[in-house]
Amino acid sequence: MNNDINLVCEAIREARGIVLTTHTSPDGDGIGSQIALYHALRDAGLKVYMHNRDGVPRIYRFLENSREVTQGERFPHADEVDLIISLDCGSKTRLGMPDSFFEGARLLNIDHHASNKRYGDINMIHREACATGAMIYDLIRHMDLLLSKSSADGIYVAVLTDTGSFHHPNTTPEVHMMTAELIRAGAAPWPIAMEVYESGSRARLALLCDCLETLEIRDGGRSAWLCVDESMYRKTGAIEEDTEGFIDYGRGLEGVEVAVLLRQERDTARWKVTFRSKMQEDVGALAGELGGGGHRHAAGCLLSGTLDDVRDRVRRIVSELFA
Ligand SMILES: [Mn+2]
Repeated sequence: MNNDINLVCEAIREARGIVLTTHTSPDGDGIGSQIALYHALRDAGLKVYMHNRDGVPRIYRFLENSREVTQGERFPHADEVDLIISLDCGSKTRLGMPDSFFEGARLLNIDHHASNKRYGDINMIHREACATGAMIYDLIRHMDLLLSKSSADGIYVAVLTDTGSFHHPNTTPEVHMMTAELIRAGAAPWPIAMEVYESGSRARLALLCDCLETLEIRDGGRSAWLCVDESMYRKTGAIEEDTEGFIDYGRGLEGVEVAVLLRQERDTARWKVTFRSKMQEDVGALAGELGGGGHRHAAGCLLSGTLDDVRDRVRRIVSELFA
């Protein structure tokens, strides 16, 4: 572990300019890690930018300097960077950027997904880490960088969201010790929880109502299925990022061991399929069989076809879990 963290430190110290990025449809861990590392490196006098194909979801825009994140398939400061740091992203394609983005720069891959494809020139993959944000915490400590309130807020968001608000089995004593340090450094749990969990739009609630109408229980009560299609977005005015957390309503049912959410990508025939499991079932392996990846209890994949075709494919694989 010390070996890869030393390579990471070296690459960062040698860099002329750095861009931090994360996966498409970014989550709290991707964005929180990005914001945290941005402040730590900038405070150390390094030239650093942030760029994501899909920008920053609304609920994370309270994080300091989140508006500095540029978005789209073209990164405006490409000439000024020679190091790309990919955060919380299991594969290069999931960054959603064209090949030109990677030209002329080293790629540093910092992640905790078991399914990570080690696509970087340098890879730091700690599958036991509760969140990529926790790896950023270690990196800041290891490099003796400043843990400012802005960085602490970012790491707190990363850990809060990737542990399911400290519910998941990745919530170890060490996680709580680190969280204590984050709070000491200025991260404030209640204001952060308000932003992340208690500031949903009415459009989101309307979309949730429609989504819950699609609930289907299968496999003798052990799997719960939810769906969001394009027509629901049109009807409610909600957007894709509003579906964050919907799957927990399926998993939250008594007796359900695996929850599945199928979401149509806007203007395409592709479906994002998200899986959550409770105890035994390894949905990371299951998503892997469908070309995706993730963790044991949280994973996903992207499938093309009609809803019926995609649902049938996924149903067969989920049913095998319970056979
Ligand atoms: Mn993560």
